Amino acid sequence: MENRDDYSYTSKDIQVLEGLEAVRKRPGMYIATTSSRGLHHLVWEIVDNAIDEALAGYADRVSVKILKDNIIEVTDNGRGMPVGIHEKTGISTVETIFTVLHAGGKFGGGAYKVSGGLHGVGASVVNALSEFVEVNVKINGKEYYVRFENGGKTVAPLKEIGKCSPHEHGTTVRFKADPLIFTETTVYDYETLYNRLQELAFLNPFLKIDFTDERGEEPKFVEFEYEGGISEYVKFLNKDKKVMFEEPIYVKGGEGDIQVEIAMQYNDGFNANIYSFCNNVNTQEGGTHEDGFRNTLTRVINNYAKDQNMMKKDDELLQGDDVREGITAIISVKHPDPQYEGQTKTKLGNSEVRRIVSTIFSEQLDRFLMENPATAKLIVDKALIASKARMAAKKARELTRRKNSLEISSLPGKLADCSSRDPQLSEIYIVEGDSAGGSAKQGRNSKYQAILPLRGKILNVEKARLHQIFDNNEIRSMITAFGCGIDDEFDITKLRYHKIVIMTDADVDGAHIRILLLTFFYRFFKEVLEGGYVYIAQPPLYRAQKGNVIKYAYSDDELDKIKAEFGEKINIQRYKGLGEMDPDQLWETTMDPEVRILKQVNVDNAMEADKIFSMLMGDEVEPRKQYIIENAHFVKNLDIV
Ligand code: TTJ
Repeated sequence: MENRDDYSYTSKDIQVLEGLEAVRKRPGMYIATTSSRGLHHLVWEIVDNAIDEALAGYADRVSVKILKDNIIEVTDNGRGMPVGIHEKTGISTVETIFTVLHAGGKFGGGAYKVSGGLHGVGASVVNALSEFVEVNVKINGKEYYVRFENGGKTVAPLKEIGKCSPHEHGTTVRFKADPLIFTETTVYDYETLYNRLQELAFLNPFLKIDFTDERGEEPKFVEFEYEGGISEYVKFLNKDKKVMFEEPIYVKGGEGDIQVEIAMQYNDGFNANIYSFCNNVNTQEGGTHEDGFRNTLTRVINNYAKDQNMMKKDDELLQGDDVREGITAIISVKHPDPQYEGQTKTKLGNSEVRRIVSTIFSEQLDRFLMENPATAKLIVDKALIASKARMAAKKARELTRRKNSLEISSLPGKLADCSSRDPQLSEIYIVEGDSAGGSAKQGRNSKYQAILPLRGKILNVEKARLHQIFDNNEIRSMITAFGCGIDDEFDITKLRYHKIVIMTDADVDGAHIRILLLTFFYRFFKEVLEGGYVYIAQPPLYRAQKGNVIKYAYSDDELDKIKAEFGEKINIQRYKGLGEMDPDQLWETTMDPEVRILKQVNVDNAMEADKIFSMLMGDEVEPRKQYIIENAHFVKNLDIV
């Protein structure tokens, strides 16, 4: 407060400071977590404000920069935040927005605010959690500036710092997250920011978003501008896939203040990738807009197929799964008063949206099918094939079930089960190869550690139909061992192990097997992944011995440290595979809960994960090779905690 002697502060200001203190005391109440995710949340909070100014029609460019020292700078070319004195607080509106809790989105009153939506905690929360915040506003030929320090304390009130061209206008906010709050990390992840900014550009055609990272020696710069909007987004998501028709089907409409946009395209794969948004926020749990889309898609395609006599008399109706096979779709709605529900508050609840989406989509999809009979035939034929395959898979599964192979009563022969029957305590190690499997069986603690050795490569489930998947021995072993069933019989409460540990060699082949396994889990055991039950074991890369002392290194850095510590005369062994370790070594380094390093797999961003899996498992060989070489440790966007 020392610097505020030129400014008479009232009791209101004291409240203000108390307000921001509360945020610092309990940051979790405002940004849920102070992990890396929470850190990035600060950026979105500020970016959303700039996007809102663009959505309101006053800005068409947003610039985001990561400056040296992980300082974030966001600029828009909008009207400029209001610099006049705020009626209620007696200080400038800019300062009010940055120092009064909840003064942001709520008083704004604009139509479709990102910032008032899911995350809208306000600029003041960012201020409270920052080492410093600086704001520059250009408005009416003048430039204004204010700086806050140490969790939002105003250094000096907003002041004019010079003139600018009367044509220049806009807002710049610069901030540095406080390392006292973000104790885990204050380093921003380039990919995370890149992906979301790109997504925002796809969702808002004609908005230009540029992104600069100045932390490295060579600054990185990209600019996103997608006039094609969500159609271009769909094409982008399908870029490593074979598409069935070039131009996505695009639908747009509205009712009152509610706007709806849909883009969809089919690829030759078997998965459905449907992503929905409300006010630019990804509604991961779906909701009424997605329901409206799904129901309408099934109904309209069935009606069309019947009307055109494309279904034989005894054909069953096409089911939702059939018409969604291979689809990539984006549903984006704008709503002035969105209601979010669900566990993570990412499920759109407004019930009128279901009807509005249905009305708009059914009319326009119907017309599209009538006007494009060739494309319509491709779509219906694909759905008919999917329907037949689904019935074949059902038969195959019934057959296998009769053989008892998917029942828990007959666990796979290769499984060395643990004696515990308590899933919370039980772990299953999925091990590459019989020899490593043998070591693991001997080295394990059989009370709570089960071992399932897998032979050779795992089936690529991206390229197989259901009946092939159910026919695959390695996959069947996993399904039976896990005990939780699969597909429409899946029941997570029956999962027999709450730790599923993938243990493969620390080389490119090992990385490939790991990716194949994760792809399988992602497509068939998503809840198991989401529940945080899947882990990756980290075997050591080196064994260093000096005299009787043995140390293991899990990275090259660690080896260097050990070398420095041990000095001369040390014997270093590089492990080429798990098979080279004897049972005791495997236990000591990789399986003993006291020392092992397990990485928990966490599907942070389903859309990213899907893009990566398609790329990794798709037809194009080159990007896959490159990716595996660069990321042999793991698929990056599947974010490992
Ligand atoms: C409010 O109503 C009068 C005209 O300006 C409106 C406004 O707040 N505009 C505005 C806010 N433009 N840009 C912002 C903004 C930009 C960033 C980067 C960060 C924040 C917190 C706000």
